[in-house]
Amino acid sequence: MKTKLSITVLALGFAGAALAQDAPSFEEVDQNADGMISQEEAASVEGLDLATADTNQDGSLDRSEYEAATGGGAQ
Ligand SMILES: [Ca+2]
Ligand SMILES: [Ca+2]
Repeated sequence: MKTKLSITVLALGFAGAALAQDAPSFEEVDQNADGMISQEEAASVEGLDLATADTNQDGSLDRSEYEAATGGGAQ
């Protein structure tokens, strides 16, 4: 488990660190307000890798996946 987690953290690497600072909110990215971030919507976020962020691999990002990918929703 720990090894796998470390690999994931490494894979996120630089992009994840950059995203944490000034990623747009979920609502901003979810342009059609359907509660999911599609591949197209995700493409508008610089550095966001949908394939990495989509942890349940359903092809889109829900709020928890998006916030995990962008730094856990710094509030
Ligand atoms: Ca959407
Ligand atoms: Ca997903």
